[in-house]
Amino acid sequence: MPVFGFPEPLLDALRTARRMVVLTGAGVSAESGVPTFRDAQTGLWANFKPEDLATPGAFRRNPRLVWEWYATRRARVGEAQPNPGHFAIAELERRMPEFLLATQNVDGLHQRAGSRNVVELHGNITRTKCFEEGTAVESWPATAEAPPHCPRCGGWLRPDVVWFGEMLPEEEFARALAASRRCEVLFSVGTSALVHPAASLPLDALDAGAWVVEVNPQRTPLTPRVDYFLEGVSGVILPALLKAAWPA
Ligand code: BV8
Repeated sequence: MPVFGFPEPLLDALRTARRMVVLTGAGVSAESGVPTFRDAQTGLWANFKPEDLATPGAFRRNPRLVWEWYATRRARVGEAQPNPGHFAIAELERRMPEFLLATQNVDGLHQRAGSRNVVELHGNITRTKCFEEGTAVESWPATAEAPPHCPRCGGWLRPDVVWFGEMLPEEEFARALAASRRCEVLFSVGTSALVHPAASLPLDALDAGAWVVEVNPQRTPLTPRVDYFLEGVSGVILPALLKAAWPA
């Protein structure tokens, strides 16, 4: 395990923190083999930008294409395993008296790694709901139709994710915002910090006087604002940071 020289004030802040928020994006799942949202699309989807597929308009215009894009991603997520970055975030939670994980990810890998206090800001690709009613649908008759139809109302089924132009789940975002305004330390891990309103959470934490730490192999629009920019991949940086803060 490479030894990083983490700044002592950062390690002290971790050891003494009582209230922490971690905001994650697709980069945390990259080392699990789940393409990030802005990775170049491959195969069937090479000609499409995610932002052009992850919208209600795209679904209305071409429901089969959008449904199959999500079915492909859902299958990939099903084969993925949590990586050391996910496990390190779950360990961080166990060490904090008060902790919230606000994830933009829709793959459910944080929960599989043992994270408990999680809000999914953008939904979860493994859940399905009715496009008309907006309510969850757990099962439907096997069909070759794509998308399948709601067994209750006959409308199209869709993934239970938040598309561009759609509101985030109100309660989840309110919890994440309140925690960001209360915390002493906020980590922004594996996110390009481009998509709002999730990208505003670190700024709310900064305005409330929290330490903000960013973990990313690349700089982002947030980088100039943070207290510490830990340049590297989360699967390496986060385990090393925990080991440095709590060597025993
Ligand atoms: C909203 C679920 C109010 C679906 C996603 C015009 C009209 C309407 C809205 C807007 C508009 N203009 C702007 C907006 C707001 C819009 C927005 O922010 N757009 C951006 C593009 C400018 N936001 C919305 O629409 C939101 N709703 O505003 O509602 C409203 C309503 C109506 C009208 C107006 C306003 C809804 C946003 C949610 C969209 N859904 N996902 C799906 O997954 O298919 S967002 C999508 O992007 C993913 O969820 C992803 O999480 C998110 C952010 O991307 P990242 O997670 O950051 O991933 P990305 O690939 O970008 O970056 C990866 C990062 O990881 C990189 O920095 C990379 O360096 C790093 N990395 C790579 N490897 C590693 C790593 N880091 C660490 N370790 C590694 N190994």
